[in-house]
Amino acid sequence: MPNDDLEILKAGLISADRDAAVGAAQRLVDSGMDPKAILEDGMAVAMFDLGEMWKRGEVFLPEVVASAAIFKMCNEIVEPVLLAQRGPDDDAGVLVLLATVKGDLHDLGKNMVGAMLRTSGFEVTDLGKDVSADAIIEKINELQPAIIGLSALLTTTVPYQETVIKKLEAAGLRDRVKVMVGGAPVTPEWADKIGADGYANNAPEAVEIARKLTGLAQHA
Ligand code: B1M
Repeated sequence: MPNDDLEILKAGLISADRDAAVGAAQRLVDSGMDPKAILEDGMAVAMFDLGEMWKRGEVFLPEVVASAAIFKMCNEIVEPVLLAQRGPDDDAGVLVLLATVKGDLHDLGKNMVGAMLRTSGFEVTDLGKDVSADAIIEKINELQPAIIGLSALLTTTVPYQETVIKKLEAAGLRDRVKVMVGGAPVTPEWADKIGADGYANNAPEAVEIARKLTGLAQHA
């Protein structure tokens, strides 16, 4: 049976109806629904559908900007519940650096990946969006992360994931850090081609891949 509030949340995000979306997100959280499902099956799906409508010319940039702002408000309701699921004996201490690559301002998906990694016991330093390879290299030298995660949402910025890997090689850092890539236009074939260590299609998968890359046991 479809969950009415999940449908209201999706419709509210798509039509940029703040009260409907935020109200539904709160009710879903209060009902005890798994926050990962609210994010992946509700909020992420709505943004994908909105993107398809945008492509067809049914919505325009200002509406997408408004929906993205409402996504962030809903996220502020759901994410604390997700983070509260972190157990006391979760694998703490493995550092992941996250960034949306240079030229790209899309950060909603990267933020979801960060939240799910944190919930699963990873330490996450989020460098934000529009991040250059040089800034990433500086942070690798400073923080010595186990993994860097590169998000890209535009076909024009996906190639920058390769630029980062090449710059890591040139700086002699490639063997010191695993590289995970993701974002809607990114494919496993692309990840292989550029020599990334891992690719994830969504946030829960990113957690799985991060565990594999760092040799941590997989949770059920
Ligand atoms: Co933009 N945009 N956008 N946009 N936008 C897309 C990506 C687009 C596909 C829409 C479309 O045409 N259908 C299109 C790209 C087309 C292309 O490249 N061929 C597009 C365009 C064209 C643009 C602009 C150029 C528009 C313009 O200005 N004319 C512009 C570019 C700005 C820039 O970056 N320089 C632009 C701007 C924007 C907004 C600012 C309005 C807003 C972003 C707000 C923000 O992020 N703070 C926005 C939005 C919201 C979208 C869509 C509608 C939704 C993206 C999103 O947030 N999805 C998007 C349509 C689409 O993707 N189909 C679109 C929800 C999010 C939870 O999913 O980010 O895919 P996603 O993340 C997923 C997975 O991909 C994965 O896990 C997440 C959770 O499941 N994942 C990873 C993500 N990163 C990962 C990293 C990992 C692992 C997994 O490891 C490290």
